[in-house]
Amino acid sequence: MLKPQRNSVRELVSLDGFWQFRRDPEKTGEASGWPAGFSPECELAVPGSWNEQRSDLMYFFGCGWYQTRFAAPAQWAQRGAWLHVGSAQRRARVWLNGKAAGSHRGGCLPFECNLWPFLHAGENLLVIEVDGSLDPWDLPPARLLEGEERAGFHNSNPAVTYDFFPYAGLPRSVSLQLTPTPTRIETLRIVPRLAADGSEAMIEVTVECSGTSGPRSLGIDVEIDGITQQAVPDSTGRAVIRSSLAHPRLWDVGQPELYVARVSLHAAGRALDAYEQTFGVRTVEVRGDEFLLNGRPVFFTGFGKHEDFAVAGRGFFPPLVVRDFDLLRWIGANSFRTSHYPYAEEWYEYADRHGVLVIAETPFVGFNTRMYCPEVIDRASGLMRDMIQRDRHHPSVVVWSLANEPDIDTAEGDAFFRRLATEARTLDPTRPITYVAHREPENNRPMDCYDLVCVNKYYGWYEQPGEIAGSLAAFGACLDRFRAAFKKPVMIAEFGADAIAGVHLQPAEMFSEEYQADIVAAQYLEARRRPWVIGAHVWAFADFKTAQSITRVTMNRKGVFTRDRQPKLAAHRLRELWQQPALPAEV
Ligand code: GCB
Repeated sequence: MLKPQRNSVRELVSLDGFWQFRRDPEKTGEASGWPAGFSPECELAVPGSWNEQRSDLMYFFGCGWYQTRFAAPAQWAQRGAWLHVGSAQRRARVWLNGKAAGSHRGGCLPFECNLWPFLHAGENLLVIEVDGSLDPWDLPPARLLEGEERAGFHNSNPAVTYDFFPYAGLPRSVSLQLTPTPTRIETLRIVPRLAADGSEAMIEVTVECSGTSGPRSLGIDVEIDGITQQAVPDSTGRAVIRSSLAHPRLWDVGQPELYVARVSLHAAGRALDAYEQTFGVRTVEVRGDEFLLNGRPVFFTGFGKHEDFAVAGRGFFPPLVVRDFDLLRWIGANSFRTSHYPYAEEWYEYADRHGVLVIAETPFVGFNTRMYCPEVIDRASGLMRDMIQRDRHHPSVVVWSLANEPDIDTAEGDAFFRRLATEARTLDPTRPITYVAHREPENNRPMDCYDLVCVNKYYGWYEQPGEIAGSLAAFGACLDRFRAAFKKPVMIAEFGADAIAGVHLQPAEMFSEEYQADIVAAQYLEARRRPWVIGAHVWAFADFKTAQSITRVTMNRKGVFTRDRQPKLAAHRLRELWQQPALPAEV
């Protein structure tokens, strides 16, 4: 599936705006005929999580029905028409004019439905049922099973298995993609390979088209940097086109050199479809103790983040993207991790255009051993495939993180993480892989088949609370244990402390801005004493909403920025550390 776009052939109709909404706590909507239209209870903004838009929806985690109307000109009857839903949290069923058009499970990735068979000339009624229920078998598992424990989470409301609010609704754009006929470009895969001396890049473009049966002779053109290559798709609609770029401009941190592949599909001189895919040429490699970008070592500075903002919830909000990247630049960070799920595609596109590195993460968070059963494993493997296929063209994405803090412990867990690693490498042999560990090396045996070790550790917070200086030896020793066990580069993917903005204490104590600033600076410098530590991501970029619990003062306050994106003391301290041309002499 390709992200919808508007170009010389494709038409894009946004359905974003205010949709009519109705709760369905008893799940009787379908039996009551709601697929053909329902009397609404209120209006909600799309994109946007429903929770913070209205007080009565804040803790509503049931089924919610959305409907909107759009007008279709008569000529759409001959066209291809697809509905694209950026994300529905957490399950969705779609009807057009009362006819079932599709369904999807999983709230972090897009899905599409072919609307063409159900489209009317004139007014159309689109209905989407979004089931926001907290399902213990979702990816991520949205709640614990009765009697189940997970450190820190058994007593939260709602009892989610992870430390972020389980927003529901339609948090990303909804649109219609129209092509001149139902025949279209279905998938694209662009793989650039740079010659060792950098003088040339071979670009392999694989195109898959649908609706190719019939007598028409189809042709595909691919234009890159002014040079056009042509091919004829085989009987399955597939074609592989090779092109080359002489002396390619390399994408790098702060140097966002991008290329565009313009792909067109035609028959007898008529354009059937076209797609423009941006990509970059660069190399990434883990070699010895280093992470190399275009052959040069990189040290990752930055954060784990969330898609989270007041009122919008997890809803996509373009000004927030601009603001967050502005703050990353201000503070001197070169990277972030899409903890703990794939984000809206616009985040990666912005990173591509501004030369920021991304560690792209699956939604495999909150996993305990019950998750390693065949049904979940197959679903997880399909989801990871969808994520890699969606995000593989972003030069900013330099590492795939395949999970956050899984409890592995069993033979099934071990096999699951080895299988994920093998599948990720098959889908994308060009990027290093990792997963983010939180326990000890002996609890993370499959890490031996990943390229780099990522560790989350909160010494001075969950362990040795209140001790900054005292935490350093334990923090350093933990990094050393992972290094000794796996002999790979290590990245500290999360460290930090909660700070309530405006709380100042001398001497520094937990929850004060001073404590947070001192601990992140001290641990950052401790990590940098080790030449094989290749990055330090502070948790978190900004404060974010969580479930209610006695450990969270209305939200997780480990943000270096507040939820409304203002700096705490730690942000100023990190800015000094990250903007220095060289590290302080004592490191
Ligand atoms: C972690 C998790 C992250 C939490 C964080 C915390 O290890 O990966 O999702 O928010 O700790 O603040 O406890």
